[in-house]
Amino acid sequence: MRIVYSPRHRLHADNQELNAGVITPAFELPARVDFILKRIEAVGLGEVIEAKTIDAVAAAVKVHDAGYLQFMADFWTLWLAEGRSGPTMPYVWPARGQRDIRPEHVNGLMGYYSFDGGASFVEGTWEAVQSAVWSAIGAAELIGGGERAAYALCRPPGHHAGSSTMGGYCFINNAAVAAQWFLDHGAKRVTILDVDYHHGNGTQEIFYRRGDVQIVDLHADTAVAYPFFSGRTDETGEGQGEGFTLNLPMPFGTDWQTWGAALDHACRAIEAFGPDVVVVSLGLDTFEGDPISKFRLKREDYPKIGARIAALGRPTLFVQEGGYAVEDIGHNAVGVLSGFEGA
Ligand code: OKP
Ligand code: ZN
Repeated sequence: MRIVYSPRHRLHADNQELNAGVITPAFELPARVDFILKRIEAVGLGEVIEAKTIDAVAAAVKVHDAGYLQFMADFWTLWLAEGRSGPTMPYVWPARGQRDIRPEHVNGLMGYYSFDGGASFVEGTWEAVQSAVWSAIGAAELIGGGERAAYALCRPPGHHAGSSTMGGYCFINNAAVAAQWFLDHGAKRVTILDVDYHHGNGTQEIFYRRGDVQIVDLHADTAVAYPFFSGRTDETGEGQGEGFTLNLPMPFGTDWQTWGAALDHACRAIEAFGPDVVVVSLGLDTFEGDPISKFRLKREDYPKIGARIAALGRPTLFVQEGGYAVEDIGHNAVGVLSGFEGA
């Protein structure tokens, strides 16, 4: 399959994250893409195409709040105007009991438009964020043109980004933007299958009340794992969306036996929905060696994921999400894609 990517992802680098009382360099690094590209070349997975420049805001505003996108576009200018040029992080959020009110000051705006301290900006972040949308749409266009599958190798990732909230390394929800693109180009129903270790809270929020996008999400039980405030089995959608969200949480230590069975269950639900396109939020942080996660999938399990998804027999867009064991991420990402192609 062909791979769409933009070298501009590299502009989002040297940023930091807040985690359990500590600010550290972010685990979400440019090297992740380098290792995946290296493995793509080593196995000859397919042609790597540079994403062409498109209007990312026009594509993203179909699933994101316009004020949120404007905030991200303006962010670095506002930050410089405060006399700052170094690292950024929100530190105050409108929690229960406070007003849903948009402040003017950049520090207030950061909290208003985020749900954690895991999405920080550097000067090039907005450029990189837009380029991830270019990759997602570019890969979606390949499928629109008749290809069976394509891979959007994008970063920063997207599945934690909600309609008006950044967090968990995510700014624009690349998979959600792509799913909406398919609907706007003839698809009647789209499934987003999220296999990242973490619950895709942003994707779920965006489509929670809609019946045209099915959300199926395998993840670590959010009673004990990030992002904590969504991902339970009783979240099944609302209104028109009732019955179109399926959460499959699993305990720490989950290995292929349990995870593979959950994937099979997920795929049966997808078959019942009968989507025109499947968008896979492809996280590789289910890997046993992942530094921030607690599942135990092995390198040899990843091709089995691809093969099961291929058995759905639907046009499939893979969109890169998490995975932080950088030395292994190439093998595991390409493992899924090769498993898909070999099936
Ligand atoms: C982004 B993606 C848990 C740390 C959580 C944020 C993780 C964001 C993951 N010990 N920090 O879903 O891979
Ligand atoms: Zn993740």
